[in-house]
Amino acid sequence: MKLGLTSLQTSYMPEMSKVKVSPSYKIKGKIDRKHEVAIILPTYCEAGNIRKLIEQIENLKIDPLILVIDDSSPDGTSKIVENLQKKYSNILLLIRPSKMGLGTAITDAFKIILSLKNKPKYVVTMDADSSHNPNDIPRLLSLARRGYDLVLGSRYCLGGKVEKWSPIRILISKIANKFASIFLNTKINDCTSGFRCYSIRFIKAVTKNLHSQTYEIQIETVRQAAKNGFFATEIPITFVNRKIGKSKLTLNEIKQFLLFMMKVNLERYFTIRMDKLVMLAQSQLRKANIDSLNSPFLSYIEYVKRLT
Ligand SMILES: Nc1nc2c(ncn2[C@@H]2O[C@H](COP(=O)(O)OP(=O)(O)O)[C@@H](O)[C@H]2O)c(=O)[nH]1
Ligand SMILES: [Mg+2]
Repeated sequence: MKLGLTSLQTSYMPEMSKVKVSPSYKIKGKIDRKHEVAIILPTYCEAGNIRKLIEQIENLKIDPLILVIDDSSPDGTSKIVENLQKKYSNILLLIRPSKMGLGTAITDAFKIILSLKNKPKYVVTMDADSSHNPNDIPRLLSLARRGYDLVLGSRYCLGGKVEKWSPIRILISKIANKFASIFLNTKINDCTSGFRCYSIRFIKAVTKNLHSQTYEIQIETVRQAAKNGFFATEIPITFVNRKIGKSKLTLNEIKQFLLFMMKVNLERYFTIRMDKLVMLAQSQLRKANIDSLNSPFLSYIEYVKRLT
């Protein structure tokens, strides 16, 4: 399902009713000014959490655009957001027809942000279940303002913490992150954290390459940063398990996550093999006194390498 974005190209999106998104999507609210920061809140059944979170964000005094992506939560999350829109003029709500996954929620939010004529400079994503502390947003922003394209709120760097998760869940998460760091060849310790700040430069460059349906979006974005030479860093955060509502992480979503990790690992394996093959072929050509630049075989290999 694609968002039709061209019609969003007005300065402040004042007439949301005229916005042509997929007929099954609804956008509610309007923006009447430019915001330096946008905060994306994906929600599915967060009625017990969303009001407090939005109030806390409003109290930060950073005047962000708040973009809630709700998948028609049966618990009425979107109604609460609509009521908050009467009090605050900086909230946009995208309602999708059914639960479509965290990955597409974030990508759709990026597309909406990109469609604004006056785009924010920084885009924060966070869970709407009280696990991420909005008071950490200014710290994420301060590093983004210093030029980082991706600043992660990290549970696993020095000073980071996880509270109220069972030891087994912490272990699984740490192992998944260790593998992710190795496969992505990055120094980031918490590639699966959903609490981040992106530069608009990064969002402009990578949104078209994002295809994740669910939680693997977090890895896919770090991968895009590593692959395209964007500056990424992490700051310690304390992650607290949700007190209200249930995790939406299902077995199917874990399966999708693992499949994505396997794909990344295969590509990495292929790239290493390719590098070795190129080096070997180059040394053979040198020995045979053949100019490697003119070798169609090598040009082809270089071409394939660029694709991986
Ligand atoms: N719009 C949307 N939001 C989702 C979906 N799945 C999860 N979320 C939201 O994504 C955030 C993280 O999900 P959560 O269940 O807390 O995952 P966990 O912290 O890994 O257990 C929460 O704000 C959820 O409401 C989805 O399919 N669609
Ligand atoms: Mg959570």
